[in-house]
Formats: sequence, structure tokens, C-alpha cells
Amino acid sequence: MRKWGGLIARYGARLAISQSVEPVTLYEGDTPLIPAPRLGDAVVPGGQLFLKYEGLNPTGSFKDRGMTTAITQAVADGARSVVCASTGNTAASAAAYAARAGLKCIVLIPDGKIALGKLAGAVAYGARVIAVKGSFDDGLRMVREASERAPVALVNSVNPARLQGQKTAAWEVTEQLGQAPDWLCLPIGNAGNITAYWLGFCEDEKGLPRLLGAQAAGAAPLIQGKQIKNPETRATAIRIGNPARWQEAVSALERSNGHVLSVTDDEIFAAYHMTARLEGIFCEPSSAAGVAGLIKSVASGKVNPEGKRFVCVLTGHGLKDPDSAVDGAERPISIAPTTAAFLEVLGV
Ligand code: AN7
Repeated sequence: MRKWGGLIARYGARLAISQSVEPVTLYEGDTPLIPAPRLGDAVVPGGQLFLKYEGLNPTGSFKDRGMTTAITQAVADGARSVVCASTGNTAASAAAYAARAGLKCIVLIPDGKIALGKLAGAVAYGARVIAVKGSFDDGLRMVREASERAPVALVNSVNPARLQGQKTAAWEVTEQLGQAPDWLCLPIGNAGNITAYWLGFCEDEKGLPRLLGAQAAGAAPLIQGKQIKNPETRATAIRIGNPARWQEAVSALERSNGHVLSVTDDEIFAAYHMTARLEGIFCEPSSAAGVAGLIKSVASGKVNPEGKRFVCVLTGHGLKDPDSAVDGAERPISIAPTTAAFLEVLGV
């Protein structure tokens, strides 16, 4: 029987965190890299497309990779409480790992701007959830300042232990594909994940992909070259106007000879539906931003797909955001409980 004990058990000293305590783990990581031939035909003709399905982590997003290391480090440091600001997934993940470790968890979310499945997670795992009348960026400023004055550990990706866990996704991609892909495509919000992937690929020394980063058009500080005061997008996970790891992201994009662009909400949702309907893989809208960015880059000629291998990172599960899935979709028709009524629907 193959044993999986989570990321810290697997990678040990390759993760620069304290090794002095038992890992706090929910057996995160080891997510599948799924070939996507039908989506690939549509998106990268002449190339090959794979989806790294991070929605299959224990709380439904890639955040669990960084949370096993951040919460383990917090325990090693003697913390009793952890805090974060979050557009939702970090909150749910922090809440789960804090519960696992017996720590208190307090999360700040932007009031009214978080998907239902993420709020449900944070509440279910017993976090104290506080809604801020402002953006994620306001929340992050508040927890940064508060964690300097109060005895609480900050577990946002400004915490270096987070990147230590998240970089493992790059190692898995290279191992699963047999080599690094030509392009790795992902959404950019607070820019922790792109920073962590680049760190992982560089440390691994098994080849470097070019990075393709996508931001939502209404929350695209990297493309506009300035902070966005009131970021707006229906992809609420990446509704961020002042990314904490902005400089690291810019540097990773440059060094990888990558490409960064913005995609509209309509483009994000088109990619979201294509991924689900062509491959049966349901991700949340923000995750589809990476796919949308790839579609747009191929269409504009920035990326030539011929003979190339592409990995799109699907950062979160579609069930995180049920409203986005059903909004605007046709409602199920309602019929009498008879076979005759059903046959009529079938047109027989
Ligand atoms: C599904 O949970 O920032 O660029 O507070 O949930 O590393 O921020 C989430 C971000 C992409 C962007 N996809 O990653 C939070 C939060 C999903 C996300 C991102 C997020 P980063």
C-alpha cells in the first residue's frame, strides 16, 4: 500500500521550516496532473495541455500546501492563535489547520465579497470570522499591523513558511510530467503562488517553465503598474489591488521570460465553462483566469502552442463558489412524476 503522509512527511528538510514538532497535516498535496486533450485542442492547437487540479486538496484549494507549513511553524513558535486576511480560501484553510493543531483562528474577510463555500468552510472549522467594510487589501494591512502588537501569528503568504509549502506544487508538476512544462499558467491575486512556484522550480534544478500570469481586468495592478484602490471582479478570490508579493511576481515573470496579462470577467467565465464542459473538471472562477489568460495569449500570438506542453494550475474547486455556477444558468425544468412527462421532455 502506498502511504501518503502529507507534504512535510514527503519533502522533509527540503522545506525550510522548523523540524522540531510533529507536522500539522491534513494529507494535502499529491494532487493529480490531468491531461486535458479536448480543452487542449480548443486552447493550444498543436500543443498539449495538462491541468494541475489543486481543488482536490483537503479544504478545496492550493492554500493547504502553504498552511501545513505555516501552521506547523506557528506551533513550533509557540503560537496559540493565528490570523489572516482572506478572499476566502486562505481563511478556510487556516481555519482547518488551526483546528487540527488546537489553535484559535481569526480571519478577516471583505464584507459580502466571499464565495459561499469558503465562508462555509471557515465557519465549519470553527474560525472567528470578521467582515471588514473594505477590500482584502484593507484586511491584510490590518492583520499585518495587529500581528505586530498582539500575540497572534500571521499566516498570510507574507509569512515565508507559506511559500515553503506552496513551492512543492512545482516539484509535483515536474515529477508528474517527467520534466518542467514549457509554460505554467496561473491566476495572480496576492502573488504568493506565482512566487512559490518560481522558487520551487528554481530549487528543483530540473528545468524552468515560462510563467504565464493572469489578473482580472478590474483587479490588475501588475498590468496597470499601480495599486488599484477599489478592485472589482466576479472572480472574488483574486479581487486584490495591492499584492503583497508584487515585486517577487514581477521578478519571476521577467526571469522566466514569461507573460502577464489581464482577462475580463467574461473571458474568465468562458474559460470556466469550457474547462467544466470539455473536461468534466470544475474549478472556481479565479482558477479559470489562468486558462483564460492562455486562450488570450495564444489568440494574440504572444504564445505559440505548436509542440509545447502547457500546465494550467486550477487553484480552487468549483464547489467553493456555487453561486457563480448557478447564476445565469438555466434552472432545471420541473415536471410531473410520470414517465410520460419525462418522455415528452425527451421528445419521444
Ligand atoms: C482560487 O484566499 O488571496 O496570487 O485570501 O483563492 O497566491 O494570492 C486567494 C487567492 C488564485 C491567487 N486562485 O493566488 C485568499 C487569497 C484562488 C485563490 C488565488 C487565490 P495568490
